[in-house]
Amino acid sequence: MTAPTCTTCPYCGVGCGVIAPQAAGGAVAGDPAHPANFGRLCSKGSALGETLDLEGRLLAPQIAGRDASWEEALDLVAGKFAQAVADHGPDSVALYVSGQLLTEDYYVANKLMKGYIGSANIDTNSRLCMASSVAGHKRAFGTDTVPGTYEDLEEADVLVLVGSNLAWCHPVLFQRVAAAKAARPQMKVINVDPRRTATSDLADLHLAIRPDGDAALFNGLLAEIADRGAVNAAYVSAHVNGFDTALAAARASDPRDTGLTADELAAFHDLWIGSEKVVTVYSQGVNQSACGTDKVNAILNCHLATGRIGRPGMGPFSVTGQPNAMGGREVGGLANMLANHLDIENEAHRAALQGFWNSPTMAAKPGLKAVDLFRACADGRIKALWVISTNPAVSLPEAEAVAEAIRSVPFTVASDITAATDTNACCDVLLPATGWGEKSGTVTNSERRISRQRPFLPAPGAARPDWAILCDVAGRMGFEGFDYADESEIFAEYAASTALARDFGKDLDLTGLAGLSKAEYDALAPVQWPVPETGAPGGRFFAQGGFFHPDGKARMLPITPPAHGEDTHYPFRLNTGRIRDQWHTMTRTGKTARLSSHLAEPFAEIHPEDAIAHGIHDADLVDVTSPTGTARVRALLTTRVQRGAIFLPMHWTASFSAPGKANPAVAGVTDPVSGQPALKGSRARISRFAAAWYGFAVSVNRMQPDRPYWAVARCAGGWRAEVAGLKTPADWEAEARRLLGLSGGTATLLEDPATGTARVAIEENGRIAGLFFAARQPVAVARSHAARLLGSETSPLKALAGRAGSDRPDPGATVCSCFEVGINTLKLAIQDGATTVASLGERTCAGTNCGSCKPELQALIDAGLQKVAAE
Ligand SMILES: Nc1nc2c(c(=O)[nH]1)N[C@H]1C(S)=C(S)[C@@H](COP(=O)(O)OP(=O)(O)OC[C@H]3O[C@@H](n4cnc5c(=O)[nH]c(N)nc54)[C@H](O)[C@@H]3O)O[C@H]1N2
Ligand SMILES: Nc1nc2c(c(=O)[nH]1)N[C@H]1C(S)=C(S)[C@@H](COP(=O)(O)OP(=O)(O)OC[C@H]3O[C@@H](n4cnc5c(=O)[nH]c(N)nc54)[C@H](O)[C@@H]3O)O[C@H]1N2
Ligand code: SF4
Ligand SMILES: [Mo]
Repeated sequence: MTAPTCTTCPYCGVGCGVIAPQAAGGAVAGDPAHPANFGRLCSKGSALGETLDLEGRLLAPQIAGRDASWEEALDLVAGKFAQAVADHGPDSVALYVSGQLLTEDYYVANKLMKGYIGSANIDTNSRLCMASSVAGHKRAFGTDTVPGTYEDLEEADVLVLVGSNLAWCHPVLFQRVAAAKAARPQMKVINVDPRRTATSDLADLHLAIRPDGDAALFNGLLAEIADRGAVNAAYVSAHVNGFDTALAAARASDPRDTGLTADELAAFHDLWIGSEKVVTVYSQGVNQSACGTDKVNAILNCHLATGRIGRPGMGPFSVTGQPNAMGGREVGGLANMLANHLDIENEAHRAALQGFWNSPTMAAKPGLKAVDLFRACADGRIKALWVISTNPAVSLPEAEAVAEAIRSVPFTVASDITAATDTNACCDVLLPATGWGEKSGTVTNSERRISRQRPFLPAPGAARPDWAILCDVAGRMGFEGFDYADESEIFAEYAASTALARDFGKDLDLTGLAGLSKAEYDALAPVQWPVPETGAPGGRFFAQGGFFHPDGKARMLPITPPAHGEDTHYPFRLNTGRIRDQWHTMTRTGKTARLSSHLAEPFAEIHPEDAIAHGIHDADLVDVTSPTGTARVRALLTTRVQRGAIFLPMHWTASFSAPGKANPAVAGVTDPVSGQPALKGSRARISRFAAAWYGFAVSVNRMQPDRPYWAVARCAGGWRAEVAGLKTPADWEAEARRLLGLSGGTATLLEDPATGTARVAIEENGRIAGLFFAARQPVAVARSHAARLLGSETSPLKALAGRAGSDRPDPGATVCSCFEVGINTLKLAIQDGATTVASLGERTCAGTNCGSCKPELQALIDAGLQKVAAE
């Protein structure tokens, strides 16, 4: 047997090392030697092995829906791009790429656009993700650099998590924090989020801030730092400009704009100011805002004023979302940057890079940022568009308009691993890329650590690496300089090019990796940059100043928090984000039954009092409507959201729930500095969707119900679906058969016209092939139990009972996806005396593998204890 392959998880920016499965369908393991995770994995990482089958994969190039050869497809793409440039100039073409590309892919995409086509119209989904952090870093530090390391989160005495649901979105980092807090109970965690999340459950202090109240919060903190004499005067005078104006603006801002009580503010100030070792982690609740860059600088101001930066256990820490969000920033992934942190506006930087590439041209001005780029598609400025490794018809705000904009561009290409995405459906040419496990290259995680993604599977069908596809198109456009034998040569060139940055006095220095041979590249151990030619790599930045503005100092910025407006037509603040077990547009995580069982349907978190006021009951369907569109989802009544606020998950697509897509309802408002859309700050109204009937179905077939409401999810023996309709079907059996995709087999129908309930079971060869339950109200049926009956020899009547008999208890909705432990099983164990997460684990196994569900286990225990206390 060959040695197992060590590679890196393709999901979040924690960048965990994983050991590849050694046989098809096998499980992955955490890599104990990787410094990001030391062997840990989360639920998504643990389920990677289940996403590797070829179901749904794009396996051949397609032109207008028919399979084509690579020759034909590449000739067509190169020809159309060259033609558009010749006819309309370089700015008539655009690339829209992704933080899920490898550094090598990203590097050649940028080289092609900026150095050869001569336009900076290449932007990335990082615009939706990290752009405000990038802009904030550059304003304060003169460079886009995360100063700290993951150890800082563990070593901090006070850890502040602002707009971050770390427990669900960076679960292994969260596990590291939870372990550090367990070992050192004096460590305090503060969570700043308008919504209560699994992350808040670990926090000593949850500040349910008013949406976008963050700048006021950190302005108030800065004023308090000054008032309590906590300014580090030596650090400020030696290394910081702008202190006085920043403080004056902070004093002018009103702490009441946070929506927090004086006691809450005082508790926050006491903790933050009272401990030297403070780390402030921030994520999309900060970045995805119309004032995102200002929020970033309001946070950075406080760390600069106290000199708490770049030392162990201290500093601001922007966590990256995607596996290579950081790598993309390094190679100039955004439309307003050049490779190596060089500036597109700087003539000397441009000339140096052009000289290094020996390229025919160089983009001289920033290109279009994502939201504007798709507007330029809509208004005819873009004649040829190539989307690579991202799904903008789902993930951009105003998603319906974006889909329409893509369709209106004369020539469109998408490179993807998946055949049926919402974006592919709009494109003329589809190019099959190799995916995780097949492709090879490097990624950089949140703490600047470069790790190898190594292949352990053959490329399926005609799929090819993204960099190779890009290089072939470049070659066909007549460009030299894209003749790489393999990805190691691209990396070597990129690393060598960082000498330019170093010589301009920049911090991004990988010259120590420039001479890597192919064998050394293949064996590259995870390494944190900078990696200079001589001396030790990695470490922290800015403890002794050394900023990258011309005078070497950092800048504090005067921040004025936004005024908060009311909108009587759209009274709700529409917040959006992530759930624990799905990754973005679900093209990979949606393939696994285990991950799909955690939350199987799109939903809106609504405060119970708002729900009552709108006649909405739990499990009703609700229309969340904004001026740009509607999302129709299940109502989930919870006090975790504030009154006047709604939370929608971003994940559902036309393949899983066309009515439940969030982003048609999300407005394309952007931050004026970074161009990042305010994905958490739209306005909406809500109304109950008055369905005539509701249904739940499980089938061995993939269902594609075309009903006013529908959502499908993978389950162990097939698929499950939620549906609702406006008109009660006359023939329930026919309705069930259409929905289940089952025309044969034997049907058993139970119908009660008086109550409007109907239940249909379809048996094929003595086994349950489909079950359908309908009612006038949201259907009460034990869903996970019904799903488990698929393929079993259970009698139809028993199956239609809709709940488990005492011989086969229903475990309920899955909480622990590793061991598929359901909520009912957990509640029983708690009733039975389990009072800690560890004892629940001993009894049920829940939480004993990846640990991603531990916050939910704790919440169940807490709820159980509260119930006992109330009894
Ligand atoms: N399971 C899972 N994990 C992921 C991903 C995934 O798709 N699924 N995606 C990855 C990617 S690309 C990213 S960018 C990260 C994102 O990671 P996070 O940023 O942690 O995740 P989100 O759920 O987008 O948003 C975080 C929180 O911001 C809060 N928020 C909204 N408005 C405000 C506000 O005005 N102020 C404050 N303080 N908070 C606010 C929301 O209520 C939400 O709980 O996750 C990464 N990890
Ligand atoms: N409402 C709302 N919208 C959001 C957000 C939010 O919080 N709220 N968050 C935003 C953020 S932070 C992000 S990062 C984006 C993410 O949004 P997207 O980037 O659009 O989402 P993904 O599903 O990750 O898209 C990746 C695509 O690449 C494909 N793919 C996977 N691997 C490869 C590969 O190796 N090569 C190629 N060519 N293709 C591959 C997948 O099949 C998939 O179609 O969403 C943004 N949109
Ligand atoms: S925390 Fe989970 S999703 Fe993120 S890199 Fe680690 S295993 Fe992958
Ligand atoms: Mo992201």
